[in-house]
Amino acid sequence: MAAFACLLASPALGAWPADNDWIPITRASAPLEDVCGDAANAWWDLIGTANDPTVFWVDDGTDLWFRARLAGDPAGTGSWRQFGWGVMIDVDRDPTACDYEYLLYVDGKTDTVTFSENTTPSDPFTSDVPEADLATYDGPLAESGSLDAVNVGWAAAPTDLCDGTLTPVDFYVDWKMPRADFTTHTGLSDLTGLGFAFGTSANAQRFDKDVVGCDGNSGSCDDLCAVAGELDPDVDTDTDTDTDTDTDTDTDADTDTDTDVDSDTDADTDVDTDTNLDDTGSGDLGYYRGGCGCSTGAAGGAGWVAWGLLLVLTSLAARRSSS
Ligand SMILES: [Ca+2]
Ligand SMILES: [Ca+2]
Ligand SMILES: [Ca+2]
Ligand SMILES: [Ca+2]
Repeated sequence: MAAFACLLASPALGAWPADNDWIPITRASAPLEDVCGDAANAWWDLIGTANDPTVFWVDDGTDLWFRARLAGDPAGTGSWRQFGWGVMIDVDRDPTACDYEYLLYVDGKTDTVTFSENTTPSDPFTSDVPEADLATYDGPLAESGSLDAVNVGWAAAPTDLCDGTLTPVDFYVDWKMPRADFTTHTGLSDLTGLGFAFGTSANAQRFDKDVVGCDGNSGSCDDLCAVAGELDPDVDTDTDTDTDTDTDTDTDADTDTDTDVDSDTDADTDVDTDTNLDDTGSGDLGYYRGGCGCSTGAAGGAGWVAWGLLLVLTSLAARRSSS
């Protein structure tokens, strides 16, 4: 019974993000990009453009996920290829000593995901290996979202950015760790402002093959701060041309679905529910304040005409009664 209750309480546990859940990782609000061909083998070659971003993230509250686009298949036969894919996380963002503090790394040699701490930084960051593994998670070879997928998965990407000849030609590698573990090990619950640098490895926990945002071989990349992206939730993955924090379907900056910029859904710019341009919904002064559903100017003019007519009639009546 307890187990049954537990199952009911966590229906989304381990659920892989859907394709449209992945949020591009950005630098100065632009998705991180990387060129084709700056790594010898396609499964090391991180690739992406502004339209088809290189790297993505999802924080679903249960897990912290990462996705990277590759020019080739990271899967071997019965195991991952004997290499590595990962993300270095710069927590303190110290520009005078730019290094990373944590690494979340897919180790294709052991079919695991490791979360490690870099306690002794060194230059260049691409060969700076972490000193302590804080946690190790199972990561058997599996397609993303399949029953066998645990903490790592591969998926066919719907792109051919490097003019490949196979089908599919581009791939994703996805990996994750429990969100609670991240907070336990780092003391951080907020990911805002942290730096994330992605790379691939031929051996051990280093980025000696390709680095996202750095063209050329990884030896030419010596500044993590120059390539790190951020987890910015405020990007337009729903493609309504505004930002994702604005969850409506139109393109103005407010969150309702009309085209004006107030917070209600009528077509005027005040915040009541009628269509007058005064600011009162129930206490309209009607005829004399431009009510009757007319515009303020016209109805205001009509109001003064009515007052004038009333004065003339009163004056005539007074004159008649006095004569
Ligand atoms: Ca590349
Ligand atoms: Ca740092
Ligand atoms: Ca180190
Ligand atoms: Ca690169």
